[in-house]
Amino acid sequence: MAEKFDTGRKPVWCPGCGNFGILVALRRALATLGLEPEEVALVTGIGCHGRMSSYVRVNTFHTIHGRVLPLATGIKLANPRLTVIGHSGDGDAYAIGLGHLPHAARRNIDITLIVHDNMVFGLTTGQATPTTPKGHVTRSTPYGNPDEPLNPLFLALASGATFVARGFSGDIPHLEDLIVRAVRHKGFSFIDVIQPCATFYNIYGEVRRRIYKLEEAGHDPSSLEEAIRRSMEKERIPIGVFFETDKPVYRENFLHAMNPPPGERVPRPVDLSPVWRRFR
Ligand SMILES: Cc1ncc(C[n+]2csc(CCOP(=O)(O)OP(=O)(O)O)c2C)c(N)n1
Ligand code: SF4
Ligand SMILES: [Mg+2]
Repeated sequence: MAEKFDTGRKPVWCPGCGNFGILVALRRALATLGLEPEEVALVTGIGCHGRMSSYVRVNTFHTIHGRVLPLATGIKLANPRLTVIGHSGDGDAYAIGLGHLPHAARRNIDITLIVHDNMVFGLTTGQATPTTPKGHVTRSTPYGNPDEPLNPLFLALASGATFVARGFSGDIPHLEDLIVRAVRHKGFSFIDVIQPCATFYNIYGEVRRRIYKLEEAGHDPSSLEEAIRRSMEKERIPIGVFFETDKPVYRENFLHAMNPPPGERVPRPVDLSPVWRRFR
């Protein structure tokens, strides 16, 4: 019943945009997980990806550029019963908001972060981001991008993330499965999704040529060393779960301050009779 997560609004993305694949995979994953719309909180950043908050019928918060993780963290700590999912762009998560990723990972906040990695600032018309390949010509790098790209999977692994995966918006069933596994995972789950920008960086052909699935290559996701090795591959592009492990989540280490969390407190009845007497 993925339809129950459809707000009925028509997406304004360009034809062929990879965001469509992520939207469909997410709605299907929520249905597979058996969740109800009121049990989910979705936080999005600013950018083309941010439109997700208008198209998924759950609690949504379209926050400022780069601050998906602080918002998602606060929501989860205040109300641990909610399933909290963040959607960031590569600019959002790896440029202006990069400082938040290692900390959410090392604290093992029980949330899921899905990064729509189109390797450009899509909404602002295709400038270079931290994942744009070196030498690529964009509006902000007319002589070719001089920077080495950031490796988000390696960064997440090095920061202590307990679930690290990569998906491709052009393979919806595979991505749906990754999202289901990420949400079920207890702790910080991170998925970098290759999401081609049909208008400013259309790499569907190249990705399809170089991609392979980790689960078909005998990859062992319990080995951090093996996950790091795979995350550093340059020629071929592995997708699937790189690494998964079990560690206490942040809330378990934070009970002294959040017991019970605000979302679970029973509101005390307020005695309004003095106010009532004053105005009688
Ligand atoms: C604080 C702040 N800085 C800059 C901007 C301008 N801005 C809006 S969208 C955007 C780029 C978004 O790129 P990305 O996060 O990769 O998302 P995409 O559009 O590619 O999905 C920028 C720089 C902004 N809205 N707020
Ligand atoms: S500019 Fe790119 S990322 Fe944005 S909607 Fe169009 S195709 Fe999608
Ligand atoms: Mg982007």
